[in-house]
Amino acid sequence: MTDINRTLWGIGTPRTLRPIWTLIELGLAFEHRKIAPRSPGMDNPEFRSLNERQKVPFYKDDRVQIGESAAIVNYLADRYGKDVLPMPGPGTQERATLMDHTMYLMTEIDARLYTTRLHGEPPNGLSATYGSAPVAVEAAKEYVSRGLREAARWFADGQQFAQGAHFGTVDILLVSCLDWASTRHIVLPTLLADYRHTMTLRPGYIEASAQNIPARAI
Ligand SMILES: N[C@@H](CCC(=O)N[C@@H](CS)C(=O)NCC(=O)O)C(=O)O
Repeated sequence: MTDINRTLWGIGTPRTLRPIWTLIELGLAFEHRKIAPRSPGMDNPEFRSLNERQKVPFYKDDRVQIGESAAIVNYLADRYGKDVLPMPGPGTQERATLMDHTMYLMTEIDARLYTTRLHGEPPNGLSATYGSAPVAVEAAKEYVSRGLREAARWFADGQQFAQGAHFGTVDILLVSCLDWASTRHIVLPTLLADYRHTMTLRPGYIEASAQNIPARAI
């Protein structure tokens, strides 16, 4: 395992936090190329040649070159997760639920949060580039609020983690969305606010968050 070269491109966003946190939870060494979105580092020739999408995160190892944050997280857990980030087997009810929650978070929550980013006003929003759309931004925030109420129901039976008894990939994706929603001043359901607080006390989260700070970006 130690001779595998793993490289992760990307820093500074909730999406880049996801693979950083996963790699740290799994105890996997990796080279971190600290490229921030819309920074000169995005024009690096090696990065451009590997990643036509021109997006971060992007991950490469001896098997894969992939760029979707949730795909990187699930790939790493599939390959290396055991006691930490265990992955239920294909065809099981637990795997189906994991995929359901993963897709829900990425398509219903993450994508709407990105709408608030693309069309929101500076300093956090990119309306100068993608156009100002206050009605769309407010609608997206309301959409996210409704979506988070659904995510809160995943914990209805009092379970500690999104997948039940074990910390898992869905927790990484959900917490990153909760972090992002908080920066957009979206009020979290109390249950999710408390859950987020607990998750952010994990050593892996603390280390990953520190590593995801773009001050050191190139
Ligand atoms: N669905 C992708 C989204 C990736 C994405 O849009 N990344 C943004 C930063 S959060 C980016 O690289 N933006 C650069 C640009 O659009 O120029 C994922 O979850 O990884």
